Amino acid sequence: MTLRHHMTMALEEDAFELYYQPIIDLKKRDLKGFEALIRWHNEELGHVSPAEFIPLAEETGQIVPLGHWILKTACKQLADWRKKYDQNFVMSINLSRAQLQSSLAHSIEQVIQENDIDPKQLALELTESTMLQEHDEAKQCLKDLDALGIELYLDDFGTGYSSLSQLQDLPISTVKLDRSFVQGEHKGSQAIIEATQAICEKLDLKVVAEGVETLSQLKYLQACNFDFCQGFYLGRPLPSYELEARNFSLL
Ligand code: G
Ligand code: G
Ligand code: MN
Ligand code: NA
Repeated sequence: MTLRHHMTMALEEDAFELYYQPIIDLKKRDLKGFEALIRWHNEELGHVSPAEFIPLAEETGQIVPLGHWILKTACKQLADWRKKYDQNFVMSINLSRAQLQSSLAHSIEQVIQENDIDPKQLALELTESTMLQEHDEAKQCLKDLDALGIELYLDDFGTGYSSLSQLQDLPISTVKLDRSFVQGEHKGSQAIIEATQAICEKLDLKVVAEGVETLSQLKYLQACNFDFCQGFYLGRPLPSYELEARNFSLL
């Protein structure tokens, strides 16, 4: 059986899972919410990485039903946590470019209503290459999502085209600085981190540092006045029952 067939069956059998990675508000010193990250364990194939199956799902169009499942599952989880713990977390969901269709805003609106979620509790993460699409349908879609009151995050910032003018022109509230900078993989990583924070502050954008793996990275980002951060040091992506078992206390 091909991977594509396995994916079709996994969708039918509800075999995908969402894990949730904490995003920390550095200024409030509190848990802001989570990024939903899909996981798949297949009996025959073992663990299959989303880095492998998401691009395939994008090619085959399966990303549309899969993306809808991700959205529905993450929103149900938000509603469940509100009922059980009276917590209103923000949930970040990764969106693929193939999902930017004219029907998207309407289907998200429905899921939001079904679960009685405040649109402010939902954030959609898009990469620069997805955001910079010239298609009118995609552009309109971003406007519709923004009009619903959902926040749009620019994911993996710094690794794509990094068109600074787009930071102003796109309806984004938050920039996620790619983890390669936090991890010092580039010449001048620190200069880029500090400059990104300064630009975002001036443009009234929030900024999330990704890939925080050590206490010294965390302290540095805090000193740089970052709003939010995320990374293995603060918490790995976990299934909801594990987060609940830990009472959401991660730090
Ligand atoms: O979670 P992990 O680091 O294994 O993810 C690998 C890649 O798969 C990342 O680029 C991540 O953005 C992507 N990914 C993970 N979960 C989702 C998802 O729910 N939807 C989409 N579109 N991409 C995802
Ligand atoms: O492309 P995107 O930023 O959505 O990818 C998210 C991916 O990054 C997830 O698969 C997650 O597992 C991974 N990730 C999250 N935190 C860290 C970290 O601190 N270090 C590394 N190496 N990967 C991380
Ligand atoms: Mn992301
Ligand atoms: Na990212």
